[in-house]
Amino acid sequence: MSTPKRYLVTSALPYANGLKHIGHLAGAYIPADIYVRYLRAQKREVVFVCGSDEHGTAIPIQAKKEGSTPQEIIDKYHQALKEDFDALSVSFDIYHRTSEPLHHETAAAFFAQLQEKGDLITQESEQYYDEASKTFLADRYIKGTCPHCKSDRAYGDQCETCGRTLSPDELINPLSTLSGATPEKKKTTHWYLPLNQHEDFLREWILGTHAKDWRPTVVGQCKSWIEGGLQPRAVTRDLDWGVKLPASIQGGAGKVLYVWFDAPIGYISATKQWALDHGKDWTPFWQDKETKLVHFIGKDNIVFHCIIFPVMLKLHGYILPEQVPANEFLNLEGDKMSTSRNWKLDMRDYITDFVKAENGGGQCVDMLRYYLTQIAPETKDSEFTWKGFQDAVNSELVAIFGNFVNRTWVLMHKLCNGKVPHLHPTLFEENEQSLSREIQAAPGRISELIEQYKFRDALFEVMDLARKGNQYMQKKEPWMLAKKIETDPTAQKQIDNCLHLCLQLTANLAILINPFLPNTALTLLHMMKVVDRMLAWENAGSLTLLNAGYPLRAPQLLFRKIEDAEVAQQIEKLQKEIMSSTTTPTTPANNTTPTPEKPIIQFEDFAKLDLRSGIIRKAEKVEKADKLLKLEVELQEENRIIVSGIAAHYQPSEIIGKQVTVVCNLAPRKMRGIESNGMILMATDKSGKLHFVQPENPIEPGSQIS
Ligand code: B3M
Ligand code: ZN
Repeated sequence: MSTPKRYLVTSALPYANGLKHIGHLAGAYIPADIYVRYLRAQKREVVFVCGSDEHGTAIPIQAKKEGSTPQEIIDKYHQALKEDFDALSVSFDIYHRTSEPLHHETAAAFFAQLQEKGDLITQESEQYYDEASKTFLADRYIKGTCPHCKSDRAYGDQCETCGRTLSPDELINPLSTLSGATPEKKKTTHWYLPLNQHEDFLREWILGTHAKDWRPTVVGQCKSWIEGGLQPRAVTRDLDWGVKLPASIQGGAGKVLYVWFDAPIGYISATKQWALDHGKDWTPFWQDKETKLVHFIGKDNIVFHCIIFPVMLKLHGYILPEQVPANEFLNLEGDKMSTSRNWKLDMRDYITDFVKAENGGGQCVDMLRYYLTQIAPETKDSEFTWKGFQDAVNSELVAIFGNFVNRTWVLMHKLCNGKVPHLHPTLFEENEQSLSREIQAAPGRISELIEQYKFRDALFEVMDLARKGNQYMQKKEPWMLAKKIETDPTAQKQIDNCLHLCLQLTANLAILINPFLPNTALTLLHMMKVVDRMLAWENAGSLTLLNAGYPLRAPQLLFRKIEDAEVAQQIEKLQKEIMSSTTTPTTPANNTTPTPEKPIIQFEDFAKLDLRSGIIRKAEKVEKADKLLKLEVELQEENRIIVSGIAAHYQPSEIIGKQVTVVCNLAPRKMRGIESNGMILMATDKSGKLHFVQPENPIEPGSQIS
């Protein structure tokens, strides 16, 4: 395809119902930011839009959880999300929000246009209704067992465990998440997008045109949707939180647009707002076929961006996405990231512990961007580990990139008076020719990879060039040549050649690393005393970026090492958080929602547990941890140390002598520096209060329970 006239790049609009974790960051934000920064360096016209998704049942649910209102929730999290993206150098041209009047108008008008053209159908059907809360149960208001993976964390729109899209009717044992009641059915009328009428278009457009250039997971998911039989999809809801249906629509009172109808239109309203802010015309971005539209998303959003929204766009007469580079999921330390289980690393946590804790923080931002790109889940799920982060920083960023730049700068100041040395072409050696050729060839390869959305590989190429610079320097040993200046008349000239080339390489590295690690590129510009114009991609590959005789600044530290203690501290923090969320109920008091049963296990699974009765002999508070008590529990012939998350429920003094049930063979875990060797079983009542699980009559400590 020839170069498009302009680009519109979008990142999935995060729900403003909470902070987002680094899995989100690695999936839809960092890759988009790399792509956009690259396009800007290529001087292409590009607008990068995002914003908060502020509708849907997720918002009132969070408000209920926090004892707050939906408006307060979206205001709080919109602000927080905006700040976090900013702190991590994600360079949106606009971070909009779907509660803005401009969005409501745009989304309502979009709906009205389809409705007037007869592109939507209305249908009456029976839907789940919760009599207690007088609410139709759509999306997150209804939960049950997933018909596919049998997980009990399935909602009316999607299963949290396997990620499949669901409808309330597919749930096994559906329950209202508002009241916990088993819902009844009630008649209601809704507007539907008849996807079945667009099957030919979708088949041809996805399975024909894009079968080769879209990622296999994307094509695969679309294929299974299409082959599973496309159904009309409801695009309205009986709710009060959302974009109201236009007043002109008969029967639309009391209804709002389905969140997945209005949210992608958020990309359009964000573009409009950006254009208003900059005195530009937004229409070519959505109407001109020479615009390349690219949606960066996580894999759980594929069908919405590749099937539903494109049908809406086509009907409305807008352009379709050229690419939807969906990423897989990022796991954390061997387990799936999960907000409800507290097994996650929020962007905010990293910002607090690293970026803000550090002077400037830019290098810590780039350290995270580096590791997340290196492990980006482009083709399969991947894993963040703190050890992996430490290795990536210490043995690559510090030992290769940082080391190369630092050596070049220190030697240039020591052996060349702090100026770019002159070149002596007659003394240019074969290894210098070969490194020069590498510098000239790298940008083309890197461009190609970025344009194919292979950001991991592209970053590897940049790093490889730095690695080659290091190898060359190691072989050339200018510090040894410096010892021969008195005896060898060519020694100084050879030093000049070496550092001239290494400085040109550093300037190239600044351009090439800029899309990935923009803060590092800025530090390099500062050291080279050049303006950011130099970062234009057309300069990459040049061997004359810095003029001979030009004085340069002192070196700056590009990356710092990650210490073992920091790794240990983060792992401990993670374990502590999961313990406190599993040993204390997360359900607020007087929540009557029954907890659905867990999937069936085999007897052998149960038999692995060593359960015994014990007696608490000592109990004390754990310093600086409001939820933890350190217990000494008498078992057969020993007193065991167990750290338990029950401090909010019991005073140490009131539990001495209590008989308890202990899981004895649980792997030891360190919490707040104390090794815990087991777990106390607790029962949670409806009000959220905890109770010890005890034998009917006192029995010997250490007695087996089975
Ligand atoms: N807010 C879902 C999500 O965060 C949704 C994306 C909207 S993109 C238009 O997974
Ligand atoms: Zn499932």
